[in-house]
Amino acid sequence: MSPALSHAALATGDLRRRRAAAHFGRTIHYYDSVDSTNTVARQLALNGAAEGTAVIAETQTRGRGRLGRAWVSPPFRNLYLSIILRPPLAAAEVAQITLVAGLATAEAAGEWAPGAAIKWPNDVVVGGRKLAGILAEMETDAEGVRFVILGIGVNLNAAAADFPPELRDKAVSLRAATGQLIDRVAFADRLLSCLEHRYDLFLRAGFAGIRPLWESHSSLNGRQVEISGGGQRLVGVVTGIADDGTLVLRDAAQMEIRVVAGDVTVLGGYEKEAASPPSARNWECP
Ligand code: BT5
Repeated sequence: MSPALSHAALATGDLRRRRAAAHFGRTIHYYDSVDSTNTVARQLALNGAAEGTAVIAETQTRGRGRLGRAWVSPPFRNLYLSIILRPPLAAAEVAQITLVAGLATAEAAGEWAPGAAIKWPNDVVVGGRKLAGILAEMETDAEGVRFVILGIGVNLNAAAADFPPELRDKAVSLRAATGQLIDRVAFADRLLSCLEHRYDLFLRAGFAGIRPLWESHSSLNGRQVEISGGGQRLVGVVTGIADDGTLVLRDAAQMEIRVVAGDVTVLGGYEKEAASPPSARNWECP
């Protein structure tokens, strides 16, 4: 692998050609450096930009995760993408978009690393390490949801040294997982296609319509997990996901628990065998 190649700018002309007839990514705003692609996309959406408009940057100086956490964004290695959505949804349904994006990201990543799986609610993992994170932010007014900015960060060619020491055994890139240099244009094109397809299916059939697919890509089914957040802590075995996107657990007393939000830790790690591993994956995004 040539070190120069791994520092090359994204071939935006090639990506724009591939997306010319599509909905997601037909318009792409590309930057060397921004504070956060979600912030840039929000401004474009406020100015009237169409659904499917994408923002991509080579690096972010203030890339963000949930709850004010930072998204580490080394330049020229990875994908930092935000897409403007204008979904006809109630505010309470917007969290399901994160799940839809998790499915699409796991499917796209799975074309390079077959072990890629969703970790509810907003991560994609390979071998128990975080490959991608999703942050959906909505803008509402008196009439309801004006738009949603769907932000996705995927580690493509980052090396361990590109991450701060505390992340080196928690984060992974597709390159580290596969040993191959990843073509970032090819990945972005597949991700945008999968997102477009799964988002359309979601708007037509609701989350219930993609739930079986989502479950077949879940890394958590049958695993004992701890859920933390909002000062609460719960332990149980994951039995699946409900039609509204809540995670379903069974606790030690065999009671069913539904989890709306939180951070998930797999107890015993992913090396430990799941009590009921996910079913075989039947189909991938077109
Ligand atoms: C997320 O939050 O995982 C959502 C990340 C969304 C990032 C995208 S990039 C494009 C768009 N523009 C933005 O500004 N954001 C979106 P959360 O579940 O809160 O996880 C954040 C945690 O993930 C951090 O506290 C770290 O522990 C870890 N982390 C940070 N950077 C990482 C990276 N590059 N790879 C893997 N893990 C990372």
